[in-house]
This record gives sequence, structure tokens and C-alpha cells, in this order.
Amino acid sequence: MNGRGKRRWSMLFLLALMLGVLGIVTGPAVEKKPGQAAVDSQSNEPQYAEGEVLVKFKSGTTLAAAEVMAADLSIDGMRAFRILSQMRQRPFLLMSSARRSTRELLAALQANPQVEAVSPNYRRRLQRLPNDPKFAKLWGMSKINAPAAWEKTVGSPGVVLAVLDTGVDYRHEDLAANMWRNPGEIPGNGIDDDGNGFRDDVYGYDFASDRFGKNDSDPMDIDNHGTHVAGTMAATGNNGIGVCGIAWNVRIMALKSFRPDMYIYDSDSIEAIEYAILMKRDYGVNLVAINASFGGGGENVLQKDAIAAAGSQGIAMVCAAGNDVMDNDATPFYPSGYDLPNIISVAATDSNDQLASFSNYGATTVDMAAPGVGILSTVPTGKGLEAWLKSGGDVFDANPLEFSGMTSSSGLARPLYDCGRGLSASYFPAGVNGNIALIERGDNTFKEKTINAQAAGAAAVAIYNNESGNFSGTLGSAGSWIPVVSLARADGLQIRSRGVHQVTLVNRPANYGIIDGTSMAAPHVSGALGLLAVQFPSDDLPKRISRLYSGADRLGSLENKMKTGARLNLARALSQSLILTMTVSRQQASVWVVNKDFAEVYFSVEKDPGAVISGETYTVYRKTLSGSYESRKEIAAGEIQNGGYSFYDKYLDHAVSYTYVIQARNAQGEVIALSNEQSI
Ligand SMILES: [Ca+2]
Ligand SMILES: [Ca+2]
Ligand SMILES: [Ca+2]
Ligand SMILES: [Ca+2]
Repeated sequence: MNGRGKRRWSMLFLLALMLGVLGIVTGPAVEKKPGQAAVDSQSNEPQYAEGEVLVKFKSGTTLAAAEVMAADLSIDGMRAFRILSQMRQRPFLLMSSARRSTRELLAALQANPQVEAVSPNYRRRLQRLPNDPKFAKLWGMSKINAPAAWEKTVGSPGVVLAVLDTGVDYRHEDLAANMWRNPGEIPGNGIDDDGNGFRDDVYGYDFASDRFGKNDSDPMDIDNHGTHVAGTMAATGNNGIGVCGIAWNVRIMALKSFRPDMYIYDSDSIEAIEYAILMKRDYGVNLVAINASFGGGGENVLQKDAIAAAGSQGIAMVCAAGNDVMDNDATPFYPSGYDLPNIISVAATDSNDQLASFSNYGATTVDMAAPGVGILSTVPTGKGLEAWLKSGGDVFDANPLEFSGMTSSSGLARPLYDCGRGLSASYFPAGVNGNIALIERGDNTFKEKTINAQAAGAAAVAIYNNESGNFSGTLGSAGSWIPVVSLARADGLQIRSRGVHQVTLVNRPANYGIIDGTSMAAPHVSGALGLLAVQFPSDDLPKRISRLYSGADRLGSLENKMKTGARLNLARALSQSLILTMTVSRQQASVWVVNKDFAEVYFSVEKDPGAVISGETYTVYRKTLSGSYESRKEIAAGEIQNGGYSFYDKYLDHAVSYTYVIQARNAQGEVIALSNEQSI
């Protein structure tokens, strides 16, 4: 908060105090503690911070008028969103009261003629599934044709991607080199050197350092989620360490906005988005996208305005579609569900190109899909796990069981004994005492097998699957367990066939981990936008989004589940040879046609000079907010004049908002390009 804001705040506080002393405060006192969040029993009900509201005033309202209104309402805390207030020429405020409930504040403010919109301060959840400690390959990278794309570009330090999340481990061995550093800021001197209103904002900022949402300069990850997301976007490539991101060599800005209760409150995410806007607009940071891998119920006009304001600066907002197996068209999920052209809502697919079992979808509210199952990426240093078993000259990948004990970093080198299914003491040969037990999965729990092995004196256990592939298991609860890992069936059988022999079993902390979720899908798309910005620096956002959507792989499994029906294809996005961009303008039809408008839908067609495209058709689609896309006009290739076409859509209902998109098909009827979307 700047000095002026502080002064207003304290004046307001004094005023509220005086009014309170005079007994002017009316209405029942509400039992609550500041910052305490309301928790609903139904998990999909929107949740919010009790006693807090976000208020957008009508144009022309002064801050002084807002302060008077706040005093009348027993508001004892107020904070202006200064970038939004300035861009939209009216106050955008967070108001809080220790004496009024959110419900009371909403009712009072909604009734006020100076208020345009008011919203609870919703809080939203991460969109990952529980951490599944296992390792696999970076299958998503080959699925989206990343290696072919990397032959064109692996990124450039001039392009920046922001992670709006739990923070980023900016010291991580595979991320440190790719962290954005604010060039105008001297770290740790307690001074706002570049005068942007934020002291010591070097890698980004922490917009929610405690349970009251206080801010500080350290965006270190308080979880592992933000670091994992950052790694998928832009872990350092070709450095001989760990993993690599989609964009190997762009920069990561850390917008840490989750509070210690592991929720992101809209007031904090709006502050973070304002920071991103400020750094792009006034400080020349080439910020291309903000990754938002979280969400929840509850539409908030102020949050939508903040994202739209980012869009006005050419910043895309890439949002997780959610992990509740829900149709977002029917059950709205935000921020992914706001109808804004700069929001890209991303569902998750698995390695078989099926929609992930947990993923949300939505024919009109979800845009595209990207890999989101079993995604390996960076986690804060030492907070991941890695396991393997070395037998003979072979190293077999293993999964640590949940709650398993650890080995030293060099592992446990001992003879291995086959112990069958480990169902009772008689399954364990005497020699396993002090050594490693190999056990087949089945007939009892992993916990029971491990208890039996420990009773026989085993120092570690490797459980191999009773069907093909590996699995992820748990010992049920924390305890003094020996190291226990799982193996794929084929590997277990091969090891067993070698009889009693010396092996090395490793189960140790690592800097990488595997997580599932639409949270993990979104950063694939954010990374793709980063590479597109490097390869096509003069593109505006609609053109960049057209390349992304046009180049995606349309899949039967995703048809009618999302707008593009397609999964990210990085190489095709970078080599897309037909680009469609669209603008729509709306005007009143005439004074004689009451409450009817018309829209001019103009789209331009840009073909790669080397591309061989002919006989294609272009279709203009339109939808209303809750409807699905309908074809409005079909245009043949020969009708495109001077690289563009205008379609006039008549008799629009003056009170209704419409969204348009253009699709191109080749002579065989296959979709070869999609435009950006635009709403009017
Ligand atoms: Ca600063
Ligand atoms: Ca400083
Ligand atoms: Ca690396
Ligand atoms: Ca905050």
C-alpha cells in the first residue's frame, strides 16, 4: 500500500471508531475472527473469507464517497486495487469488517446505487490430485511433439511467464537459471529501488504471506505445487540436470498468492494480476502468460475485470479446468470459466490421449487439453522422492510406497531373497534377516506384507506387481517402516529369476516428483505460449491463440468435451501455416429496429507463402453465454478478398452478449485452423 492509501485507511479507521463509540453502528454483531474463512460442508459450494467483500464502484464515484459509505457499514479494513482503479477510472476495493458478515455486506452494498458489482472474497483450490510418489518419463513432451518444436526454438530470456501459485523454489537446481530477475530491484536492501510500489521484488512477490493475506517480498514455494508448475513451463533444458520445461530458456516470474491455509483468495490473486500488468505496461517486462492452476465456484466480477485488464496488455491467462469430473458448462468453475478471450481453459489428458479420469470438461467453457496424468517435474529441493533397484547390470525404476522409510542416498546394498507373497512367517527364508525381501503383490495388504517382512528381520522390501506394469501403493499410515518400493511385474519376475543375489535398493529424497491434475496440464499450454512468443515476436494475443488452437490435435475422445476438441501439439502450433484472426464490432441496427444490433465480423486469413492450401472453407460460429456454437455463415476460399472477409450478423438482441469464432476446413473437411474468440 502506498503512503496515500495508508493515510486514507487510518482516517477511515478513526472515523469508523468514532461512529462506533457514538453508537451509530447498527445491525447484529457477527462472531468472527478477521481472515477466518467460511467452510461449507459441500465441497463444490463456493467458499469465501467471512466479513470480506470486493467492491467495484460505478464510474464517477470518488474514493472519498466510497470511504463514507464504508464508514456507514462498519468497515474497518479497506484496500484499493490501484492498477484496476486507475485503468477503469473508479474505485476497486477490498473491504472487511469484524462486525458484519459477508452476507450483510453484500446485501447493503448491492442496494447502493454507487456500487456496480460486489462479490465475496472467494477462495479457490489447487487443481492437482494427491501427490503420488512415483516416477515415469516425461511422456507428455513426446505426446505433444515437443522435440520437433525444440528444433525451431527452445525459448529466449526475453520472454517471461508468470506462475500465479504457491510460490516457486527459485533456488532449485533446474529452475534457478530460468528465474526472472527484476533488473531495477536491488535484493534485500529494504528499498523499493525501481519505485514500482514493491520493496525487494526480485523474482516476483508474495501477495499472501500469512493467514490475513499480508504481503512480503519472498515468493518461495510453501508447498510443491507452484514449483512443479514452473518446471513444466520452463525448467532449464540441456543442462544435464533433472527435467526440462516446454520452454527451456524463458524466464519465470513467481506470483506467490496462496495463503498458509492453502487457498488462494480472490483479493490476493487480483493483487498479483495487477503486479503482472504493472510490470508489463510500465516496466517493459515481456510477460506473455499467467498460469493459473487453481479454481473453484463463485463468479467474481472484479476478478474477471482484472483478467480482462491483463488481456488488454496482451497477457494470456491459462487456467486449469478443474479436477472434479464435472461439466463446467453446467457447474461454472472460475477463473477458467469467465468468458474472456484471453483465458485459455485447459483440461487434462492421459498418455493414451483420453480425457483424464478426474478432468473437468465443457463444450463451451473449456478450450483445449494437454497432458496432466503422471507428470514429472521439479519440486522444492529435497521434497520429492526417487527410487530404483539395481540388480546385476540393470537399474529398475521403482515407486516408493506412501509412508515408506528411506535409504541413505547411496542406497542399501544387500542380498535379495524371494519371499513369495509374504502372507505369513513361513514365506520368509531365514536368510532374509538383515537383507532385502522380494514379495509378489496380492492376497493381503502392502502393510501386512511389510509387517511380516519386518518380523522376519528384513531391512527393506520390494513388492512386484501381480499384473503388468508398476503401481502406486501405501502403507496406510505413518510409522517406523523399513524402505518399501514397488516394481513392475516384468522387472520383478526378472529379478526373481536371478535367485539370491546382491542388489542395491534406493529410496531417497529428490528434487523432482510426479503429480496428476489439470494443474499440470495448464503449464504445458503456458509454456507453449512462451515458445510461440519467441518464434513469432510480432504476433498479438489473438494471433498467438489462433496458432495454439489451430495447431492442436483434434481427437475423437475430446469432441464435444471442449471448444477445440483438441490436445496441444507444440510442433504443429509452431509450424501452423494458416492463421485466422478475427475482430467483431457491434452497432445499433437503426432507430427503426428497436433493441436490435448488428455485428461486423471481420476475419483475416494469413497463409504461409510456402503452404499448399486450396479449396478450403471458412465457417463463422456464434454462441450466446449459455448456448452452444451455431454456424452463421460459410465462406468459400474464393470469396476471401485481400486476405479478409466481413460478415454482417443482423438482428442481434440488444440485451444479449454474443461470442464468435471462425473455423477453417480443408477440401477433405478436416479442421485446419481456428481463430481467436471474441465476445461482444
Ligand atoms: Ca520494487
Ligand atoms: Ca530493493
Ligand atoms: Ca534440466
Ligand atoms: Ca494480499
